[in-house]
Amino acid sequence: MMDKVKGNDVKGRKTKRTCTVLALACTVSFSVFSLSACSSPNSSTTTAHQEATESSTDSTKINQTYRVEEIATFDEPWAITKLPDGKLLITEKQGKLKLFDPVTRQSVDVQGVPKVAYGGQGGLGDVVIHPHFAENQWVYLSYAVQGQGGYGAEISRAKLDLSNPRQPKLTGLEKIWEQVPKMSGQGHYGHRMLFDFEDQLWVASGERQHFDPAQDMNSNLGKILRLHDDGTPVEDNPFSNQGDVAKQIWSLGHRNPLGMALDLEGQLWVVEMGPEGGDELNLIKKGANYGYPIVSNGDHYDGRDIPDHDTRPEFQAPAISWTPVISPSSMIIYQGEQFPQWQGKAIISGLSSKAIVIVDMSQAKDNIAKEVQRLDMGERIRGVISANDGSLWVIEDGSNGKLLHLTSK
Ligand SMILES: [Ca+2]
Repeated sequence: MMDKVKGNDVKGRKTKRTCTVLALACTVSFSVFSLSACSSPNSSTTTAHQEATESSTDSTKINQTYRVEEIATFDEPWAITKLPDGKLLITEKQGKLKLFDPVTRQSVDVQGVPKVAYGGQGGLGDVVIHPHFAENQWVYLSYAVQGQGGYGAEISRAKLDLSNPRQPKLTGLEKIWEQVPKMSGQGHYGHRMLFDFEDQLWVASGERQHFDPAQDMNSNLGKILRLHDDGTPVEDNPFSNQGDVAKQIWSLGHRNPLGMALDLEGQLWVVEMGPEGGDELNLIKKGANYGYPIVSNGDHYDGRDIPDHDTRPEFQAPAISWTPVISPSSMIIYQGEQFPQWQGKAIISGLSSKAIVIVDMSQAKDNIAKEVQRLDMGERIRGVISANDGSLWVIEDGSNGKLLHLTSK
């Protein structure tokens, strides 16, 4: 089956039902962010610290204050990660990897990036560093390629050579993983990466807008995968006896997972784009089936119904789902000091929602999560990470996507 409409990870995702909720959630901070959005990056006016607060009469909501500063601008930034020294690596979708110094606010291109298939939702995607980067200098990149059968994501790793700070470069580039099979279209790659505390590489692989691969154990599309740091499957993965591709699989039935994070107990959470309605935050369990495309709290864009999760209890239901959608693009679980009220909570960046969504998962044992705060950012937000000092680095989506710095009041 082919999706008859464009995917929801692109501009134009249907937002008709989002307006009323956003209007309620964003009344206070709107004017503040409008000021911010009108300033040009790197000018002195943008360094004025701006304060924003959310207001709510709902007792389950929190009211963490924060300030937003515009730091720099990038061309279609997709992912951001930090190096041990506080510098940032930022991918640009057309295929550039930028090394950014927050002190000087200057960036340089990292040489040696693999060629990517830019188009649709594809291009250069995620970037993460190995947990032992200080010893091995390994950087991991995910990106779209074109090949036999169509398009698919790949992951390569390389060593980041910083011996000449003005000319950083990747060396020893080595492909370690790919989506199988390659398929038509340039949507729903997912291709988010996360290292855990055992140096295992988790990969969120989207169903490429072809629905059924999410349930096909001969495909690694629409799955959460657990790999070693060299891309090989971990031996005790739950489907190791079902063939070479299935050896990679940890959970299935996912649509377009774009955010992964570990909570304070080491549990994995994944946030994914639903179809029309039904964005999901899931607590990921070994071997579980999350039901797509058989069940979803959303429905197909062409109007066809998808039975909701509560009709098929054999599939794992989300801890929270959003209709209207938030269009989640990335996620962290906050462990810093600057924002006490966000401690232990998920911080989810949103595209069509133009927001950062804070979610409390303290009732995870009952598979319940609650949105407790929504930051109106005024622009589509592509990514968020926590800096070493607990402040947040945020990237907007699209050309002239700004790098924002969120700090405590
Ligand atoms: Ca439904």
